[in-house]
Order: sequence, then C-alpha cells, then structure tokens
Amino acid sequence: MKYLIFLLTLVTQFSQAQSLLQNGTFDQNLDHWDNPNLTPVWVSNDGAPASGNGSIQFGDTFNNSGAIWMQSDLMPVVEGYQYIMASSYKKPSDSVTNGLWMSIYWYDEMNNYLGEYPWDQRFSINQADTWLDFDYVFENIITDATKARVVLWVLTADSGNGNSYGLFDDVIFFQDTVFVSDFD
Ligand SMILES: [Ca+2]
Repeated sequence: MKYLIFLLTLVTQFSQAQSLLQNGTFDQNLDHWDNPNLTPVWVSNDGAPASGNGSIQFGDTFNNSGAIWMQSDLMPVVEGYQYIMASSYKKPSDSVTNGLWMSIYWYDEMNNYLGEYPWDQRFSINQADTWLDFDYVFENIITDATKARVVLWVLTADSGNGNSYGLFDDVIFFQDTVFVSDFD
C-alpha cells in the first residue's frame, strides 16, 4: 500500500513538477549540453513523442567497450531530497552500441566533483528503432552536494568499426517535493 501511495504521489508530481534541466527536449538545438571532446548531432527530424522532433545523437566508431558521455549544465540540488531522472531514448538498428544509460554527477558549492550516483542504470535496448522511456527515483545521498548534472552515456561495441550511437530526448531531472525521511 505504501508503494502504491508512493507511485501515485510520483505520478502526480511527475505531471506537475518542472524539470531542473535547461533544454531536456532538444527541440531547437543542443544548448546546455557539452562534451569538449565530442560533437553531438542535433537530429531535427526525429524525437520522442512527448516533445517531438529534435533530439540529441552521439557515439563513436572507435569501439573498445568505452563509454562516451554527454553532460548537462549544473543544476542546484538539496541534500536529503528525493530526485527523479528520466529520458526517452532510441537505439537505431544499425547502431552497434553495447548499452545506453544515464547517471548523475554531484558537486559541492565550489563545483568540486563529489561523486556519481546512481550509475550504470542501463536502459533496455532490446527493441531497436523505437523511442522507449526510462525513469529512476533516488536520493541525494552525497554529503555537501548542492549542484548536480545529468550525464548521458553510450557504450561502444567491444571491437570493429561499426557506429556505436544512440538518440536521447525528453531528459528530465527534478526534485521530489517529499523529503526522503518520510519514506523509510
Ligand atoms: Ca524533442
């Protein structure tokens, strides 16, 4: 019952809360996302159903089981609160990626990196060429974390020269209104 109430609360707040992210929909461009060593592709004619056309695509043809990342701007967070991250994603059938996922990097007030949590929350990529949804609820357990960013990940294949890539759209990161201690 407690789980049901939690789910109902989550669904209600999911529809009302504002994502902390700037430009999680990629409708016009890829502003507020960055990797200094990689140029992502803005896909103007494809996107997840919620926001429609405009999504971000990135990856690599150098395949060594490496993880390619794309990070958002920093956002303000509050220790002890529950957070929700979500994304729509698509693995094209010609992509040889070994995995797609998202994680959160946490920082202190001086922008010092404190840690990654949660990490390696794999998306299910069994169904190619289809926009699918991922969401995950977690707590800001990182002591002194006052800022955070979303990191999107594409895992390259073990070897070969195929294109390991994926598309992401409607990326969400927001703070639940309920303090974590109410949920133990
Ligand atoms: Ca979009």
